[in-house]
Amino acid sequence: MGKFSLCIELPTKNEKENVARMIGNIRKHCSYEIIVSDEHSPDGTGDIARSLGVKVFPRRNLGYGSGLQESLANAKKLGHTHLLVMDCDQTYPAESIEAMAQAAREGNELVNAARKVSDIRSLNRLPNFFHTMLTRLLYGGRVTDVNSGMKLMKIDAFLGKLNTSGNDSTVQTVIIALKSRCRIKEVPITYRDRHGDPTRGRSKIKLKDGFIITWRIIRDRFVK
Ligand SMILES: Nc1nc2c(ncn2[C@@H]2O[C@H](COP(=O)(O)OP(=O)(O)O)[C@@H](O)[C@H]2O)c(=O)[nH]1
Ligand SMILES: [Mg+2]
Repeated sequence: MGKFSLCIELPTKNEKENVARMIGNIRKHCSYEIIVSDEHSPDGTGDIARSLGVKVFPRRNLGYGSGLQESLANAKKLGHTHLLVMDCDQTYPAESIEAMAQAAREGNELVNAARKVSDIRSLNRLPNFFHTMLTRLLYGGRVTDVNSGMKLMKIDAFLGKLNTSGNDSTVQTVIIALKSRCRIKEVPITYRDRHGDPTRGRSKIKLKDGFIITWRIIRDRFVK
């Protein structure tokens, strides 16, 4: 394949407990450029990241998904060909970044970090299973964890195609890849849920996101 240059996006909304350790841990495992897409966090997340030499892009529009859209464009402007997004909450393993990068170098346009069902909090297992099965039913493919918050994308395959601003953009990346017949690979990872560990902040995903994700999966099957 051609040029490969990876950029890592950390989406943040009040992650002061996690951001410094996330950056340190990623740097321990690889030397790819890290950018932060910050939701104007009042807790100082952006300043912490900046003090560690990371470029922080305050959000122009609201939401995780518009942050992802902007990060695809920002990473491209910085000269990168690929973007890896991972939650900034110490739940996804920095140790797996290199394995995912290798899969992207081999030509996979979407590399999805797949969690073991037993690692997922029981309350989230059923919705995740449902979203995954619905996606497979409507679009085909064999993705096993559509809601995983760690994904590596070839920028040009997704830029301009993502059009949701919310948390349903995670599943939309999978839908785009399936619809445009991208090469997709899943890399199994270990996941450590942040629930039950108050030192790692609170989840920002709400119950209603489950319904929004369901609607996204159905809607995108028939629109566009
Ligand atoms: N830029 C941005 N990041 C967000 C927003 N909401 C959540 N995040 C971040 O996106 C990641 C995923 O959210 P999280 O609360 O971990 O969701 P969960 O893993 O489903 O519990 C975390 O790093 C959050 O800080 C948002 O509106 N904008
Ligand atoms: Mg999370």
